[in-house]
Amino acid sequence: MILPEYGRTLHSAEWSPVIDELLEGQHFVITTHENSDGDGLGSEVALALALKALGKVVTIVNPTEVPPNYQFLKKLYPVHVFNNKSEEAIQELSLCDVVILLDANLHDRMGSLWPHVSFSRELGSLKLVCIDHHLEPEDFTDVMVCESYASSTGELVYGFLSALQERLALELFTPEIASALYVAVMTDTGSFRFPKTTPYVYQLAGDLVSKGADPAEMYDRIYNSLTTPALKLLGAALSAISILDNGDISWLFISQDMLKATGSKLFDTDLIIRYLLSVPSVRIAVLIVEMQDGRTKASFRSRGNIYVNHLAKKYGGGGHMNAAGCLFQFSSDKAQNVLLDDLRAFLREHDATNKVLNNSGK
Ligand SMILES: [Mn+2]
Repeated sequence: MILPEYGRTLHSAEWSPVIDELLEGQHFVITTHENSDGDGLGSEVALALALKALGKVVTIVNPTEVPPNYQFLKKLYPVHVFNNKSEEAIQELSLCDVVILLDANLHDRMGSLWPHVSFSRELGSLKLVCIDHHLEPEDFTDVMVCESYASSTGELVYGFLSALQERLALELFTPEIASALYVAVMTDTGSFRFPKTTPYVYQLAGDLVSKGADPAEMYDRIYNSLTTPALKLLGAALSAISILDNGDISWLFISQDMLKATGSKLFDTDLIIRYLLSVPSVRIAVLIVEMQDGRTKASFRSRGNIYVNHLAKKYGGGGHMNAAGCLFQFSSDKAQNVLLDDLRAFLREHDATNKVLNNSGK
């Protein structure tokens, strides 16, 4: 197991391949994973602003729309949403010389953007750069910086911009860049409470605040922003939670009917999973959402050294040790059946392995 190192940050030299690629490029597209979150969006906006300040042409193009509570970031830098009809976005992709993928390390996570990126790469000299902090990166880019010790992609982009600043000997951090990075780090650390919140993360956050990020404003905009439908969905969801297997598992299924009845959207389900882990006995929390197109989205959270990303990987997904997810290409009924059996087997196997490890350690 790789433990997050105390205060570790990549040395300037380790950022050199990314810096070289980015200084050479002129026309950039920055993107993040489907169903973007604060880390992906904040990192994108910060990097776009910094590259633009260096005279680069930069467009942010995402596979899916920006959730309502992150819309304010679009005032700092425009975010385009890709769909196969968006001529402008397709043109940007065919014109650019570097695509930067943030907060994801699998080509699948780029959604509908991937076929266009892959096509442009085959045609010309398009470079693909990835900066991420999830486990088990796929080998599909020209430059990959994937550091799972990092609390967030924002933490890595902060390190990258610091190294770039050193190389160019100029000040890159503006209040806008500091705010966007603060959003990235705050949201991915659960407001500085999750396991990877190292002393370095607090130092970094302090530095961003000193450079102009406003913690109270960012918190208020992101967390005190529920719509009435989202609040109603939360109520319906909380009463539908099941605690299974003597408290080991908390389980929640959100159907399309539930979303329709409350008038809520898929992204409104994102805030719910944290409640599933709020019961102390729960070791694995599972949220299953029936999607409109017949597919099924599953999110996992865990306590301790339970690698839920291994569970997600079994179905083509991935993520972190304590937070992961996947997409089933089939109905939620089938997904629930498959998953519950597999989850129980996974937990039994985890316990058996840990027992062996503990005994051999004595
Ligand atoms: Mn992240």
